Amino acid sequence: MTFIIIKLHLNNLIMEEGKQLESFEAKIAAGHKIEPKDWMPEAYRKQLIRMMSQHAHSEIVGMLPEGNWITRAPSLRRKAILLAKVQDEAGHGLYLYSAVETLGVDRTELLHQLHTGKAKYSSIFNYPTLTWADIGAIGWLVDGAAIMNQTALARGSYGPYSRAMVRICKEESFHNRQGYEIMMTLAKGTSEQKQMAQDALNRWWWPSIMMLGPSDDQSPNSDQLMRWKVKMESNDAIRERFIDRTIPQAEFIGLTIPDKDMKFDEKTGHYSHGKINWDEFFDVIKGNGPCNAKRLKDRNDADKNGRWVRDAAIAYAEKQLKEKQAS
Ligand code: FAQ
Repeated sequence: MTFIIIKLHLNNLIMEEGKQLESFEAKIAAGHKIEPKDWMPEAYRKQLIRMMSQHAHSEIVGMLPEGNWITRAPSLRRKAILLAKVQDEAGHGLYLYSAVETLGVDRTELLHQLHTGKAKYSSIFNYPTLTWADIGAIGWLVDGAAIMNQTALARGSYGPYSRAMVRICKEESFHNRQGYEIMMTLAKGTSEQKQMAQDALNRWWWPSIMMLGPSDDQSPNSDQLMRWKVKMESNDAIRERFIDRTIPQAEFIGLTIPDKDMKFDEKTGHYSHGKINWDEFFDVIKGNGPCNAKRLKDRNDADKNGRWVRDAAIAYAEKQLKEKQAS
């Protein structure tokens, strides 16, 4: 008897979950947003936590290679702009950690995963910033690629993530323009300055097109994410759009894309590119890039050195609360 009751109960639960999944998928198909308190499949929640936390980590690790040039910016104007940009990236990290927390995970746990090397962050931030032109190349290429991806993510199905993307994209557009303006100024400068810009483009081009994720045939998460409209386009589709947009910009300032096989295909209306070194990409995301160890150390140091500020802020907030409750 007990067995039959349990079986009936389980059947009911399965049917209930089937209905919930159906209505969840119908909502997504109709272009409605999923909000934190809505029912969602566990796999959707897990995928969002994975992707959004990697994104949040990328924003704050991305502050490090640029922060490297704040004290050496070539003028007060450049320094003020770079400071603002790096602060914006910290802000993006904060919006994103807040957005991930709506899925029932605490940022302390996510940061612990980052600091212990368990969590991924964007491959691109494991390359060094060797000259001032690298700051131009990051704004132009890295923010350019990030926007290409994120404007699509802003149409995605999870409300808190898609809304965070709207503001982030506006700020990334400013970052992108300041980077291009640095490159344009250098490209119009002395022959040494132009060479410095070309050298930065040579080093950042391939990592920038790789940061949009592995080719579609090597991307295990894309199908599910696209079915649930978390990702609106595949990695290769976004890469193609980024390349199509960036080549004319390089030509306009007289720089050369370091890909001898790159050519415009009249039939498709797109540029075709040379072979991407996916071995390098997978090696970097495994932790073997030129700066992985340094980025992790710097992030851990920043966390440790900033602890007293967080402790003081929490103590102050607790004191205010107690005073309010007592009055
Ligand atoms: N780096 O199945 P897929 C920025 C991993 S923000 C490291 O294709 P998915 C702003 C992937 O996690 C830049 N790992 O994965 C800024 C997965 O591993 P897992 C960050 C990568 O999720 C500018 C495995 O490979 N933007 O730049 C990378 O469908 C300047 C298989 O890959 C975002 O995070 C990579 N590049 O597609 C800040 C946007 N690519 O987790 C400062 C949101 C892939 O299964 C200064 N994220 N992997 O172990 C996304 O759109 C997606 O997650 C992709 C990857 C497109 C990055």
